[in-house]
Amino acid sequence: MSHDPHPPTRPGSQLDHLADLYRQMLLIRRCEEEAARAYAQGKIGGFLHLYIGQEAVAVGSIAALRPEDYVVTTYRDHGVALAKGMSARAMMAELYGKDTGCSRGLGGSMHMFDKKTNMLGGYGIVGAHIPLAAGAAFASKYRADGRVTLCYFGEGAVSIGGFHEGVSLAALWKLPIVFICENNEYSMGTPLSRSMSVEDVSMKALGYGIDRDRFFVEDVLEVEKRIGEAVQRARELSLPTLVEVRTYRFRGHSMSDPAKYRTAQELDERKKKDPLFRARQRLADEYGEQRLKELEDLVEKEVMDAVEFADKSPEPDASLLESTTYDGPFAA
Ligand SMILES: Cc1ncc(C[n+]2csc(CCOP(=O)(O)OP(=O)(O)O)c2C)c(N)n1
Repeated sequence: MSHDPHPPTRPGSQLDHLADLYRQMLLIRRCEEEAARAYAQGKIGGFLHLYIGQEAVAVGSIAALRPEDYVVTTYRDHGVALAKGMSARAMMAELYGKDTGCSRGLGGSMHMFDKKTNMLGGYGIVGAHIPLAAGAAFASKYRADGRVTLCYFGEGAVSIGGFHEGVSLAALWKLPIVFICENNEYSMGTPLSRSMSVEDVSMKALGYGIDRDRFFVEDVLEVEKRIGEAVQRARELSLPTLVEVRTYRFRGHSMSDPAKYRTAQELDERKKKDPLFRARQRLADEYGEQRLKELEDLVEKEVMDAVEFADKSPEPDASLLESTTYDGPFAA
């Protein structure tokens, strides 16, 4: 393999790098905590699927990318959008259904899109975005533009036809894509053991003859390293990989789920392994509380600014409806 000019981690500044990854994870968590509050106040409507607990997956994997690379994900998309570089303002305003949101308020929580940062979307139909991601990777190969696509989905998507169609084509056409199964152990209220006969999701790769990896998410730097290896395989050899990352969501499936299918003890055990707090612990020891506090204050400012921005932004008006028809500016 040739040398990657953009290695995911820079050894000399690993602590600074970890601090930046921690900052991103905290931004996602705090944005979502504020989103949950706004939802309860009736300021956000529709569905809201929180990513709290899983932040290290998006942040670690996207740290292994270049800005021109693509990401495609599910309805649980706020973390991927922010980690890819969407502004907290654009995300929060989209949640509020405001004209200043990333999709001008038309998409809402499940449909974050951002052309600028190559965030190709959040999708509501389980598994249906996987062939779309394969299509984006096909385009990159066809154009020889050197881009890699990361495609995220839950373990619930693995029993859906779209998963098999997408992975099959990616294998056949040797596409530069990494399939990331965020196995958080539950599909809505159904535990993995009741939905799949083989619990090792990564073994599905064997049926298509592609590389695979599987690990528990405890350390965001480990995510970056492991996904980084798959990204390198995609970029340099144009080969797909299926990576199963074992993670856990701390909140219910969506805001309407009280999560009664799991015990408080199970949740407590998993919270003790929270990658965000692990990163904080290491930084507190090696970076110092004072610098950490400064960083956290900046995140807090950014989040509260995004909330205020979303709250004060105008609603889209009727002309937006007209402009999204086939002869409006969106058609161009
Ligand atoms: C094709 C389809 N079937 C059912 C649903 C309803 N649904 C939404 S999310 C979900 C669970 C998916 O679980 P998983 O893939 O593990 O992802 P997670 O929500 O845990 O991130 C289901 C069944 C849907 N959106 N699309």
